[in-house]
Amino acid sequence: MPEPITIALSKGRILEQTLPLLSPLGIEPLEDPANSRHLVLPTSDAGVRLIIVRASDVPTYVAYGGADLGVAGKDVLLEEGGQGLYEPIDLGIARCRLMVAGHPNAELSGRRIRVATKFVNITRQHFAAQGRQVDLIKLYGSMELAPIVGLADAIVDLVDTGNTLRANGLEPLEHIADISSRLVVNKAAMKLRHRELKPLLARIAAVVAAR
Ligand code: PRT
Ligand code: MG
Repeated sequence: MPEPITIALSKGRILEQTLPLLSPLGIEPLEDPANSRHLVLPTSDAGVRLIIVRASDVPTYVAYGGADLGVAGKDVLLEEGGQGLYEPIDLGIARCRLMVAGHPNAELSGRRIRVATKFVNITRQHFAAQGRQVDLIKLYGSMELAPIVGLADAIVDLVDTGNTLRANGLEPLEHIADISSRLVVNKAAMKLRHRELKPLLARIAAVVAAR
């Protein structure tokens, strides 16, 4: 029996929205991943297993061959660079927008502003492309707090419904990118396991296209 194909997923919305793409292929975890403490989950297909990692670690696992496949938000791929990976399928799940946000009347032009975000590379590029220099403040969460307490003039974060911004008296100010999750593939696996991966990718693409 060869090694099973390993798919890296993160708990939360990516796991919840990826499982319905896999179940039509006969790939279902043998225990409930949301409640299990196991990080390696066998599936109903003996040739496929799932591993559970942090969302921002998915590209790393796949790039270094710890997993053959993974599902990662385009935000994570843009921020980390996505080197050493193929990105063959836009799964169309976990959709949101990367936005600059701040107080409703925030004046962001004409002076050097401070921007708090976990997406420092994306943010630097976004403002540099407009010839604007900003001071970046790296945060790991609760970005919405930064403008409230005067830590920053603006934030860059993911926005879905906008409820989190509204609840904190903030609003979206500039659109940076539309985001969805992508299937990513280890480059060596794509060559060495082509006979198994090609039909699997085709079946996933067909499920996505049929939605
Ligand atoms: O939580 P952890 O630090 O482990 O990792 P993570 O936050 O990266 O993981 P997770 O599961 O929260 O997000 C995984 C991926 O889901 C992200 O990389 C995005 O590609 C995608 N996604 C889609 C989102 C959202 N929608 C989203 N709304 N990720 C985060 N959010 C957060 C956002 O940061 C903000 O705090 O939800 C809040 C805004 O939501 P609304 O509906 O109030 O606008
Ligand atoms: Mg999160």
